[in-house]
Amino acid sequence: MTNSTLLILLGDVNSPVNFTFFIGCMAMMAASAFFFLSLNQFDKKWRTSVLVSGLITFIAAVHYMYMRDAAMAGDVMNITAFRYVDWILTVPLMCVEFYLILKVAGAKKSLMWRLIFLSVIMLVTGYMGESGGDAVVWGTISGLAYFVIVYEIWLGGAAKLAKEAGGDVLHAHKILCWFVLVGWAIYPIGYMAGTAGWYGDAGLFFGMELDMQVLYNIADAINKIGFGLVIYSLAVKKTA
Ligand SMILES: *C/C=C(C)/C=C/C=C(C)/C=C/C1=C(C)CCCC1(C)C
Repeated sequence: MTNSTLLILLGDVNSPVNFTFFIGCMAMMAASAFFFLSLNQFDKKWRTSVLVSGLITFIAAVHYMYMRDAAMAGDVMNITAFRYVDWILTVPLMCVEFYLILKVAGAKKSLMWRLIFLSVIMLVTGYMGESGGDAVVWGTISGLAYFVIVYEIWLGGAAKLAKEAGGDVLHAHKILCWFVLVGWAIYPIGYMAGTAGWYGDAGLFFGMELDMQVLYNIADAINKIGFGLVIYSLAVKKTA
């Protein structure tokens, strides 16, 4: 492979940031193929859940292609725009996943809409903070919506339903709760590294220099693929 081919593939080959967009894109595509091709092995009622896992990684894969192009062009505004379009489609789908697995315990659509509503507030305000608005004010509102989501799934109505369902569903719900508490927490850390008013212009966090885009890319890989695999293994257990 010539050096210029590499440049087309990876953008600035010296940029680890751009490289994570490339890797992210491949990982999302591979995960999508994995979820879609596995669909036939599951009982009908679990197929929708695994299908949604595949849709989440597929939507991300498409957005990663655009974000990689924008990163190569050095167009940060466009990375941010594609990033938030991706999230506003995929995060509500993750809320749908919570609802789908809790349906066995009688989860109502209102639970799903409540989570979707909170996630939309979280993301729209986050976008305001990243696209020229006051990053501290909007980021704080976004963080509050995030905490309400965490409360709802750990201690609120969703938690009660998970307990009623018990067994494999309760187990899967618990793991998804940890994803939201720990995996999703990477996003506000990235946000604070990339926007003014938090821990310094250098993006220093406990003395480490952090890059917002790299943190978002790592978080996406963990949360979209990992989350999907939890659903996948629940479906495997329920089908066996
Ligand atoms: C697949 C994409 C996912 C799971 C994205 C999740 C995004 C967040 C949890 C973002 C949260 C934010 C805050 C809690 C405060 C600062 C602004 C955000 C939007 C980065």
